[in-house]
Amino acid sequence: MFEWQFSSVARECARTLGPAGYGYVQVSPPQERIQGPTWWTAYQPVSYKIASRLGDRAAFKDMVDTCHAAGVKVVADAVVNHMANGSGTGTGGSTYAKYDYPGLYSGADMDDCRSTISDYRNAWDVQHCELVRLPDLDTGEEYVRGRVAGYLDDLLSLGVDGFRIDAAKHIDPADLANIKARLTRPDAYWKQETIGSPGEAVQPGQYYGTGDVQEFTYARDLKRVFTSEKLAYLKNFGEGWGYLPSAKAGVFVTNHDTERGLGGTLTYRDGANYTLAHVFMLAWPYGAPDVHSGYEFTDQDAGPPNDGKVNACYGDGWKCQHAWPEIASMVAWRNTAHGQPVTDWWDNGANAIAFGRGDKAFVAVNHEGAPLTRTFRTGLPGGTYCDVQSGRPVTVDGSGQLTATLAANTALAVHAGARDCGTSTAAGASFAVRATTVPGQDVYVTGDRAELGDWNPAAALRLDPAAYPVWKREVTLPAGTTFAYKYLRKDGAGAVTWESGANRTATVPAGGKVALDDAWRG
Ligand code: ARE
Repeated sequence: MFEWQFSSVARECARTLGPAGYGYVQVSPPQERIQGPTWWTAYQPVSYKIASRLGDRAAFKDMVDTCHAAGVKVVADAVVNHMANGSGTGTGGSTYAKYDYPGLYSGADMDDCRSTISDYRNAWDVQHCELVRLPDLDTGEEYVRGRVAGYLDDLLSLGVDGFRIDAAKHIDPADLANIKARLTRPDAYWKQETIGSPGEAVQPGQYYGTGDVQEFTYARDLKRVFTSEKLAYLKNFGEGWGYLPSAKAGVFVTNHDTERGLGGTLTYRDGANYTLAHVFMLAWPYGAPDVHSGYEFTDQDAGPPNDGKVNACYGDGWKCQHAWPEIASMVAWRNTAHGQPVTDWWDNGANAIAFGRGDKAFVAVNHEGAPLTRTFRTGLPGGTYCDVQSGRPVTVDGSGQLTATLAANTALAVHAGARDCGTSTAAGASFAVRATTVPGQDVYVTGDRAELGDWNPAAALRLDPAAYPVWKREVTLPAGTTFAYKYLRKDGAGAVTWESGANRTATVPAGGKVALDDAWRG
């Protein structure tokens, strides 16, 4: 939950993350940081006090407790390779200057190299010099190791379950092992950011001793496959592609760096490529997947909307990718499939694939430009299941066959934990509107009912672009209700454009949903 305030994360744990089955939530660096509007102030520690726009110590503790109560563990992004550049007063009131953080570190605690890293083929340079001019802590030093361990221990005392170790590549693995061994809970989960790049002196494999390592190649390859190659290639995705051992790998479709300047991965601007890559990632048994949940931006330095306060998902630019139905539904799918091998792989030699996970789960992804109708072989016991992608029931026959039609750029996913579609058969409306957009724009619906946001663009419901250019969403409404509605577009900066013409109206039938099939009125 990139740059989300702790109080907003707490609410989301209870409302969405816990019910969806997410194992943990990762939060942005909690320590005191330099002042300023950009997001990357988070990566310049001024002190180890919990004090920033994201919230104070009490808010952090409350978040951990609330998330735990919802069954969600908490991972904190830990910035321990370096301290802040520049000088001034931090977000917690501490004064600092480069190489001097009163009461914490002084120049003697910084490495002997005070120039910027210039040669990634030289491990000493990478681990002793300054990453983008950030003063590099001498983690070989006893005092520094003790202070870093003290900070992590403080977060553990507040209940956190693990850490993302920022810039791990820039810390000697032996130093990290020493720090980890000092913790009150040396077995706490560690996910280390060690970007694997060919030809460099420091490689991810050197960090297995202290925990998982993020596999950046996975995300770059997924982008290439979904953008310009064939999904059929994914048949042996993972270790067969030369990646880290699955049990050691942290994977993702995108992260906060790569969706900005670092590049090379899909981003929320990539429509169905992005959504379907998440479906695949969550269905495929390689590594421990992260779903990055961020906000829209045009300026890649831009900090979060409302200083990180999330009033509502899909409002003010918050993307809430973790709550998109196609993504959130795959978390329970993955949990149900856990431990089961890939079975019944099928592909059309191009961009349609399907596979099962033993007798627990089955997924099909149609990344073709045309619908796909097929009888798939699954390992599932016969019966009725819910396609958690569309919210519609599907049937598996006594021999495990499942016949379905998948629209272009959609997926179908069923698992033993979702036998009936529950509320999705409730009364209401199925919105579908054909609307083209430019990158950064999304399509929303609002109308004259509270469930539709009462004509308030900020409370409008974001439609799902998985079948782009058709945007869809199901909304539960009382049977027999006649309601007015209209579609609108919002761009990355939150600017609203209403479709033209009069309000549209529809009536919910006595049983089921009114199916709307609209076209944007320009
Ligand atoms: C900011 C300014 C700089 C300024 C600095 C100090 O942008 O111009 O010099 O402050 O005043 C983030 C931002 C930085 C920002 C920094 C501190 O991205 O722009 O600097 O915060 O505010 C390497 C590292 C990897 C690192 C990436 C970005 O190996 O660890 O660079 N990623 C993490 C975080 C970042 C964060 C930091 C580290 C710093 O995820 O968000 O920086 O805490 C190849 C190599 C990689 C290398 C990559 C890019 O792929 O293999 O190792 O990654 O190139 O150089």
